[in-house]
Amino acid sequence: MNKEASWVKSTCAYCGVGCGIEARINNKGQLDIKGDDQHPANKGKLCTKGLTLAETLINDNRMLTPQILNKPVSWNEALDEAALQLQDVINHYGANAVAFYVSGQLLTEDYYVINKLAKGFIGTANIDTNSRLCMSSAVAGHQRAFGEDCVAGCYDDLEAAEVVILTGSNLAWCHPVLFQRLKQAQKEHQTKIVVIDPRHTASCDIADLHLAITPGSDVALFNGLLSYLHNNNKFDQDYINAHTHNIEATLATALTQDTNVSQLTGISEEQLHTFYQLFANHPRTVTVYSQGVNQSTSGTDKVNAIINCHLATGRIGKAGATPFSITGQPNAMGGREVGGLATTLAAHLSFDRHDHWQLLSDFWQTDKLVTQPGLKAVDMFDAIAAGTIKAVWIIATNPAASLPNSNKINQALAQCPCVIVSDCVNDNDTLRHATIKLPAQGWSEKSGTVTNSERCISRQRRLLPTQGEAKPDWWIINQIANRMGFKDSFNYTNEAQIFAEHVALTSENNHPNQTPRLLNLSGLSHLTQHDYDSLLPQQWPINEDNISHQRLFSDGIFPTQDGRAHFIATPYRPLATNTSTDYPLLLNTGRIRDQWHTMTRTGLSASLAHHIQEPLISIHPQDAKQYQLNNNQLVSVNSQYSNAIFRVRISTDVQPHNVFIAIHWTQQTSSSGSICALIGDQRDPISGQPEYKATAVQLTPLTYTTDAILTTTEALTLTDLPPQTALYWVCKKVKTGYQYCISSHLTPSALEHILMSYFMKSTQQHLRAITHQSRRAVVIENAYCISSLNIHPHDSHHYLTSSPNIIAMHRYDLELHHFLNGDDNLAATDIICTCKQITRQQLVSTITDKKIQDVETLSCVTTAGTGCGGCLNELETLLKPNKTDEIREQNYKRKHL
Ligand SMILES: Nc1nc2c(c(=O)[nH]1)N[C@H]1C(S)=C(S)[C@@H](COP(=O)(O)OP(=O)(O)OC[C@H]3O[C@@H](n4cnc5c(=O)[nH]c(N)nc54)[C@H](O)[C@@H]3O)O[C@H]1N2
Ligand SMILES: Nc1nc2c(c(=O)[nH]1)N[C@H]1C(S)=C(S)[C@@H](COP(=O)(O)OP(=O)(O)OC[C@H]3O[C@@H](n4cnc5c(=O)[nH]c(N)nc54)[C@H](O)[C@@H]3O)O[C@H]1N2
Ligand code: SF4
Ligand SMILES: [Mo]
Repeated sequence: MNKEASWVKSTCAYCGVGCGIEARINNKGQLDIKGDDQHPANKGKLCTKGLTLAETLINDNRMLTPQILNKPVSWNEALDEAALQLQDVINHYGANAVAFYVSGQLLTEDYYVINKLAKGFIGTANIDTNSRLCMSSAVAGHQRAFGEDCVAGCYDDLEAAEVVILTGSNLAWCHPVLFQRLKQAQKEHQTKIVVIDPRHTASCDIADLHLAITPGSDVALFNGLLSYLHNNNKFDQDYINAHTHNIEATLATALTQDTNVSQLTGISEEQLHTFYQLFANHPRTVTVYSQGVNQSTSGTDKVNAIINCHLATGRIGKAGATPFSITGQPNAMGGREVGGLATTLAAHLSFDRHDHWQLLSDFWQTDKLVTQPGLKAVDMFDAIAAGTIKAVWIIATNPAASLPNSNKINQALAQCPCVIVSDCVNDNDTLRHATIKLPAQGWSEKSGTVTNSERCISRQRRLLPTQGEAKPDWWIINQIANRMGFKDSFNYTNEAQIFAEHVALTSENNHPNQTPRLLNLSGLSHLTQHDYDSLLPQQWPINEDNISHQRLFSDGIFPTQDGRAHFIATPYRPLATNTSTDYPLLLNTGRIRDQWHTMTRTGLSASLAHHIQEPLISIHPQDAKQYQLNNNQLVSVNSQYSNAIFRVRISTDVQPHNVFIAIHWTQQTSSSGSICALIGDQRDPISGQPEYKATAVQLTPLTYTTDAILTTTEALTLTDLPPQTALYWVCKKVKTGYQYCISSHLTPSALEHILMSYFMKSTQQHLRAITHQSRRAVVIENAYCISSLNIHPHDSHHYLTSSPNIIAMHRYDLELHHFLNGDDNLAATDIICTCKQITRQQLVSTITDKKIQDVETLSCVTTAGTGCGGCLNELETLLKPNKTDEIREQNYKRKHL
């Protein structure tokens, strides 16, 4: 037996919590992963996504070689061709005809190099990032209030607070480890928790107060709070006088709107009063905000309306008192530090200041540094559509699926002559348009640094050998820069050199002649390769004496010209979109617990596929009644931009006239394609961030005849099926391969005819093992069922969600026999506890059989919730489903009085 390798510390691949992990290669050559007890972000905890990272490291759909027009080529050919095409466009049409669209999932080193190449050497500011869709309203809000894009608080503040407000954040599902920390704090200190979200989310389960506001009305709510604080003498006048500007105009704006807050927000006077009082009476208040705030046509104002209330009460820079923007992607913060947005320069330097421009030109020793901001994401793709941008290089993001009005984005990319895409996977919605494909190393193969939501810089370390010919993103960029003639400035041979250059640039921020900027890593100057390799997690700023600050602004001094923070007047504006008789429902979109974005990674884990198995549309019972919809029925959802089919889930999670659909499914995983096809591209006038959370839609109920489930060992291209076979299909990962749920207008026997031959074809090598009965088939290999087919007349009470896969025959002989004879009980799996693989059915029958009343007992008896703990709220809901419904109904009724 091989000796097991030692544990290596790294950082989780997913969200902005930035949890530390430890990993080692086990005897089977796979990665064992556990939480890093010493990492300050998670102190050993991980959520379902972190715990299942190893499952995503299979090479299904992996891009293994560079390709030109989908033909494998050598690295030299691909790099030469990419550089040549970029240079050709620049020679003919100028630097601005070239664009770069990058990502908060790059490492700081990758991000630094691409931004330097675009803005500093090619001389185009047309480099933007998916952070435009994610954090740009927070960035703009911070810049307006503080003079620099700084997140003031830290995670410990959640534990030190008396009141925590989660607004536009579903922390329970999107930042699960932080949510666990908050939940623990609530247990220990009775922290009061307020959730502000039009929708009832898993985060509401620990809330003392849920304000189900009218979508888009946050500014009105926080203006109302500012007025209340003023009217009740709760302003910290000394702080305002000493450290801020512009309270008068800001307050005047808030006061003019004070009389109709209840009407604008849809929140009763009584609930408003409860919230305002809670805020007013607890000096230690943290307001956490995320996409419900940022992704809005008034996103920047929402951010400032929140910050205004914190400044007015002096609640910033103090333990347990801060506004707190939490970031989505693992390195959204690092990207902001290196100036990855079209509107910023590296190291928090600004386009508005000539001295900043000069500093950066000198530092990079270039005369090409851009002087004006470039095009923001949506505008950039409009310019591609218009043909003014003729070459685009997309790195670590999937814009064909994730940008609004995605049909338009797909058309733009389809007609762009040069689309270079660096990705780890071989196929996603964007790669279908690539003319040159460049294989990038994935999370487990890369090395560099990331910065999390609380400004903590952590090392991501190489854990596994690289698959195929993939290379680090910085290496690919460096190679192309070389070929474009910038060898002297792009001669990096490892990531530590790039980090050192970034550190040196941030150290210039301390220059005595400049307004100081807080982003300063000078304490990390002179790191040796060894120091870099063994770097411990550390929050910036890190000054020369290597002292880092957990919290910013503790001294009340802000990085503005005069050191004061700015109140910003934020007049309330409604959503850009109104519902109408043609489009009477408002569509909200967001995330689910166990999937990450466009599923190129979490979609490879069978454990993560169970929690929510397909793109559902949540609709309130009252609307379901009006549209005569049943659970599990299919509906066509139509907006002004496109239409797509989703399965109905009737739920009081959403308010009447609102619907919700998760963002994760794409053309690879569902016939509906990307939800973004339905969404308009209205955006915030300052940040340019799209309003993803509010699109007017109409529903058309659909009927069909037959459901089928096909499980195969390899992924299929369902577009190869004869036309009209599937009205709708969705794909999920299972242990043995992939499972396709298909809904069809065909009769069961007609569908059987088509799918059976498909099934036989895709499982040819196992043909002899097929057991085949009417409309049911299984393939057995080594006493395991590895593929199966199940066709059933559609019946909404008997909706198939799963079919046998990887069932050990010796254990399940009888069940398989039943399955082949028409019993689907075996097929039903709806896994609530991903870590322990415990199904809803198991939980429900344990609750009934053992008369269990509380979560602790349920957890103890079934082991559900004893892994990462992320499902404990769902266990609670299973225990008291009616109670939750009643509370929500009361909330909504009160609103609609
Ligand atoms: N599981 C999982 N976790 C993730 C991700 C993932 O894909 N999957 N992605 C990561 C990324 S990049 C990001 S940006 C974060 C996002 O994290 P979150 O922002 O928490 O996630 P969302 O679900 O997009 O949106 C949050 C909430 O905003 C609410 N909302 C909608 N409109 C309004 C409004 O007008 N006002 C208010 N106050 N709320 C509103 C929605 O109902 C939703 O519940 O998650 C990160 N973490
Ligand atoms: N309707 C709707 N749309 C939304 C949102 C919403 O709330 N509603 N949220 C928006 C937000 S906040 C975000 S952040 C975006 C996310 O949207 P995207 O960034 O488009 O989504 P991902 O699936 O994360 O795409 C990342 C891609 O990079 C690849 N990749 C991963 N690691 C690496 C690497 O190291 N190098 C390279 N070269 N490639 C890599 C992955 O395989 C994948 O193809 O979606 C936005 N779109
Ligand atoms: S909360 Fe989960 S997804 Fe986010 S960094 Fe931690 S383990 Fe990863
Ligand atoms: Mo994001």
